[in-house]
Amino acid sequence: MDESPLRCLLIARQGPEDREEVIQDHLLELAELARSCGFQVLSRRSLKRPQIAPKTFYGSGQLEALADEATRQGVRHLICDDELSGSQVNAIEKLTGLICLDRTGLILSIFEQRAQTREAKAQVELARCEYELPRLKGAWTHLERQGGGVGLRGGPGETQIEVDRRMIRTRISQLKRELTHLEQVRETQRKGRPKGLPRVALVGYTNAGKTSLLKALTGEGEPRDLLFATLDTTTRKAWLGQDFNPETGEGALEPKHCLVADTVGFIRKLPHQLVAAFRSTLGEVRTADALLVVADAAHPDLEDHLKVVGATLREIGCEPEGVEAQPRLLVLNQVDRLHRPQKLELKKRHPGAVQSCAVQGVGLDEIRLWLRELIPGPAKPRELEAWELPDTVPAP
Ligand SMILES: Nc1nc2c(ncn2[C@@H]2O[C@H](COP(=O)(O)OP(=O)(O)OP(=O)(O)O)[C@@H](O)[C@H]2O)c(=O)[nH]1
Ligand SMILES: [Mg+2]
Repeated sequence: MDESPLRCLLIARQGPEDREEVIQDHLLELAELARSCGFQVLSRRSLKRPQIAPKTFYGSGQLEALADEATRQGVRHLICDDELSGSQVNAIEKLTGLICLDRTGLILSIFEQRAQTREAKAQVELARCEYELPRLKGAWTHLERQGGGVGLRGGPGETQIEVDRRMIRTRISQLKRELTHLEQVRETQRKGRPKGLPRVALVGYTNAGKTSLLKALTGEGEPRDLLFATLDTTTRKAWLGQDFNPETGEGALEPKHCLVADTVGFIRKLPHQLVAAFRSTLGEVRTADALLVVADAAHPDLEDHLKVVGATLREIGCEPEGVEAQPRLLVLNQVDRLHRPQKLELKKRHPGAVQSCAVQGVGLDEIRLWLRELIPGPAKPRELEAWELPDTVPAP
């Protein structure tokens, strides 16, 4: 069997309002996603297009040139950063002779590869069905035909596409029922966990170091340099140190513990079908007593990553302030990859954050101290950082 990775070309549309650096950043992230899915990326290209071509999105001229390049390089896959309709994917495939994937389709493929547990598999399949449903028309126009005979395809006059839609809708209902059941199982497990132990969730952008922190705090977890290495929520017990001050003799003697949950990472434009399907897994985040928001401090797009995390947390129902708000600690991880002036500058920008290095155990004491002092209990008043606030619409 040919073990060589699948070669691909990456493209993104650059509209008149898009800055070249931003598009290049997005292409770089798309390349990481492609790599995480097992592809070998041969080149990345931004295609300048003031307007979207309705049929092929990128326009036939540029696509034909790409197809020639792909033939020369022995590439069979074209991965697009933009979300395309089913008929656009079809038109691109027909024009270029390449297999075309859009960003959402690529992320779904990664999730499909990673899903291990029954719950993760059902969540990913639900997201896949929701993604495919509106795309069926594009995919099946050539097969659309009237089905004859009563009872054969659910009734006289039902077209192939209607049959397919009906089948997908039935599957969606089955999956939703299964997930509701699994959510109840999860709820029972949650109730069965040791009483009195606070629950803390690790959340953040994918590949920031959440699993590495789980490992540093609890001794368990398998970090990997891949986007979306973790799909399933894993909960482990962490020792937080003793609350006893030998000088004053105050505090409890017994050591304190908490439960730490590792969760699926976030990403820019995380397909909404996945956010919806992972609602129950992300319930661990919503119901946690506190959040450790982990970010890769050495990533050039750190601030954008934080904004994505802030917005995704709001999307899943975690507000940064108000009666329901959970205490949050920003953990700026991977600071071993920064120089001292960069760390100082970071301290100025995020004074309330802990700077950590999960692999060397730096910052863990500070995290443990915060956990000991702050949980359980309501969030203490604090000044919110810009990434936690909804984007303010500029005044007209
Ligand atoms: N240099 C350095 N590397 C780190 C640090 N923390 C994590 N890493 C590396 O970053 C990569 C991703 O780490 P993970 O802990 O798997 O990240 P994650 O946030 O769980 O990622 P997903 O589960 O894919 O969302 C791994 O290769 C880690 O070894 C750190 O503090 N310093
Ligand atoms: Mg992980």
